[in-house]
Amino acid sequence: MTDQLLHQLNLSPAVEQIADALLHTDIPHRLTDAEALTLMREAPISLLGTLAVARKRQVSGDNVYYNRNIHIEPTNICVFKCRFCSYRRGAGEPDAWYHDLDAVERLAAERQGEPITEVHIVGGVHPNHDLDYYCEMIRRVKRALPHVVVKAYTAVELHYIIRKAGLSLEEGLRKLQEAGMEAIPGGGAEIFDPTIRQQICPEKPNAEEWLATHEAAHRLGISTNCTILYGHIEQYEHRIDHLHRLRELQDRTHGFDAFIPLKYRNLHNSMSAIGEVSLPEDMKMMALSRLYLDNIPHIKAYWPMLGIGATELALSFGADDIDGTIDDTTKIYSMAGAEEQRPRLTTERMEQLVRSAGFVPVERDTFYRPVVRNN
Ligand code: V47
Ligand code: SF4
Repeated sequence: MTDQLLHQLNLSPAVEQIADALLHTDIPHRLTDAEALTLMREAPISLLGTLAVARKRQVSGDNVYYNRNIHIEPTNICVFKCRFCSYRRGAGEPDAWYHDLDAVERLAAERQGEPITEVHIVGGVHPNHDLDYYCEMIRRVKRALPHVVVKAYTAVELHYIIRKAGLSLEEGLRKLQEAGMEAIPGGGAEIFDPTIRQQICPEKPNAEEWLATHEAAHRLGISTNCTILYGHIEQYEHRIDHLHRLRELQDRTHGFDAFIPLKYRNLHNSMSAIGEVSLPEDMKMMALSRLYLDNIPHIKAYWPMLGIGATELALSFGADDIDGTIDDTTKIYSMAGAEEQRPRLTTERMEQLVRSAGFVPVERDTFYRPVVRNN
């Protein structure tokens, strides 16, 4: 963006100074928390998009990534009762589900011969399961689909079962790693600020426990993702505090591959009265994520949560990943009111979406290595 264009936007002096630092310094400028807050409060959305895409291009050029994946959600029975969750049920409730180990193995075996590269396993925190059960589940999925990467269990599930086993985080994670777990998804982070966390998910592991679980994984060489749940009762300051803690951990470990801003969806949960934030607010959050998290390479626009139109738009606000084909295997967002009630996209549709936003689609594996196919 030229100085003339910047000038035409009629920016406040504070925003102009930050934009100038982001665009014009030789050494990449690291946003302070105060600058991030100023951008969120005062910057026009078009400026945020321009700055975020400029930053994205430095990291991943024209590429936008997608993968071929399925989810397995073994159960929605959960010991916790997060107030924003539309998905959890108590045992015996009418739409509670539970797939035992044989059923999970069958779900994986049904995919034999398909070109998927990743199975993402996440579910409720079932009261009766232990670490051996979680390990056996991974072994069964790998037995059915030896070539896939198993990305499994949120830090919330992991913390619960590892503590229950009386092991250190590192000991527990090593057992799961030996069973075949190669990556950990980013769920369960929600919002780290203790006062907000206490109001929306009081029973869950706290920020320190979530971060310690990921740090232990990084020490073992397990790559992980991270998330934020935004757009409910938190303020911009809480979002920035959350990003601050992630950036600080990443400075020490470099173990996060991707950050996923998750928009609170409000259907059928006990915070429904709050409503949902607007599309421009989602795009501001995407841009802030890209600009603030200067040490996390990939920012994911998760299409089953955002919807397809908003996902395409997010590519003009710094996202460089749209997640995967999914094939109607996750219910977390459809039960919370997302547009996609049966989330499923072909690779052709994903590539078309990326191209129409002006980028180059690249199929990746879990670790962001391009997948080369001979067909
Ligand atoms: O931790 C639950 C969120 C997360 C709602 O790592 C809700 O690649 C919005 O983390 N509105 C689980 N969000 C999903 C998740 C995830 C998804 C896709 C990819 C990856 C990855 C990770 O879903 C939970 C919670 O933050 N969630 N209910 C809701 N009503
Ligand atoms: Fe359980 Fe996860 Fe729902 Fe919380 S968000 S109630 S931990 S399934």
